[in-house]
Amino acid sequence: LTYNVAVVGATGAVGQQMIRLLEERNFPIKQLKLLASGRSAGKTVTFKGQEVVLEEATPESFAGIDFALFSAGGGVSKELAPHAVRHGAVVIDNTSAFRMDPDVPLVVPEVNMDAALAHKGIIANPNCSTIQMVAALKPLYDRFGIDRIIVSTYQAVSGAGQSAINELRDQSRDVLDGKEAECHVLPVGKLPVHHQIAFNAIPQIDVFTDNGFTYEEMKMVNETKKIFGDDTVQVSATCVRIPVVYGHSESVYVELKQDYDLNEVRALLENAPGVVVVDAPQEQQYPLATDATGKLDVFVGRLRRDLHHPRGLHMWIVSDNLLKGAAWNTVQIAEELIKARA
Ligand code: A2P
Ligand code: 11C
Repeated sequence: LTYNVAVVGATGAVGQQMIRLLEERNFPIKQLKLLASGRSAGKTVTFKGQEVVLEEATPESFAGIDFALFSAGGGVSKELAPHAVRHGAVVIDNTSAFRMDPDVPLVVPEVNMDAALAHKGIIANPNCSTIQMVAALKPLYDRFGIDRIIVSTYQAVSGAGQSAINELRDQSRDVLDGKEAECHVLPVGKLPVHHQIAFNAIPQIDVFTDNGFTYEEMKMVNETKKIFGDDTVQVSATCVRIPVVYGHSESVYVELKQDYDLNEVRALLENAPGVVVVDAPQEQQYPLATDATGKLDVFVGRLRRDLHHPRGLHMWIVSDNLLKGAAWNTVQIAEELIKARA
């Protein structure tokens, strides 16, 4: 069986990775439709040696489409995903548009693929910083239970799209050349104040909510509860943008519900699907964003007991935010849906 697949946001940082994965993984495609804004219509992309012409995404773009993979911003998803469903497509949406909708499953295949199978047309892909954290914590959640999580993130600029990647490159060059850095994109393009990201760390990703946490931080709180199907997990997050292009890193402190043995934790993580343990501090081996770039896995290391809390555990979790954090999780859901139908 082969399928008609549409990628919405095909020119974007995530969309380009979706196309690459569909090609590399030999996804069973009958026809690939590449959609973006009217600005990109008529440009071409090479897929499996053939030129595919980009088209403007419209409500009628989805006739005959089986899988529509969206990553063109929440506004585009809100407007066009219902049309894709109307045309009979399964939408896998990488934006925040439908994540907290009770009728839409929020899915990380290693954690809750069963929820995806009960979809009503739209399946939401979680935020990148949530995906890598819950993928790594799932085996510990199942074995010991989790009371609370305190996470600080070190997030790559690619999470904010191609324009943020360009801004980091331009600013780095300008600062090294002794010129003034121009700031237009980060932390949030649409806000009036922008900060330099080159040689800096910005403790703001997305806009602030009323409680003093940002939306990015609240996504980690609310999405974790929805994915685990457990409102009792207490999550507090501080999300920080750093001058890395690809790969989000996270310092995660977790309080388990039961006493644990560190060797058992390591063994559980080593056997977890999609998780790779890199944890030999005496040999300076731990997960690095540079090593995770281009890989599909979630890397975990720096496993250690808390000094004070008997059930407290510290870990360092790294993954490619454009892959497991976005494009791969989306394509993986589609692959798993196909497997489940077979
Ligand atoms: P385009 O390149 O034509 O503007 P990123 O996340 O890297 O910033 O990419 C955003 C993606 O969303 C791009 O592919 C962009 O296409 C696409 N996009 C932006 N606005 C629209 C729109 N109104 N309709 C469809 N795609 C859009
Ligand atoms: C970032 N996590 O790194 C964001 C990008 O809700 O899908 C993804 C935003 C989202 O800026």
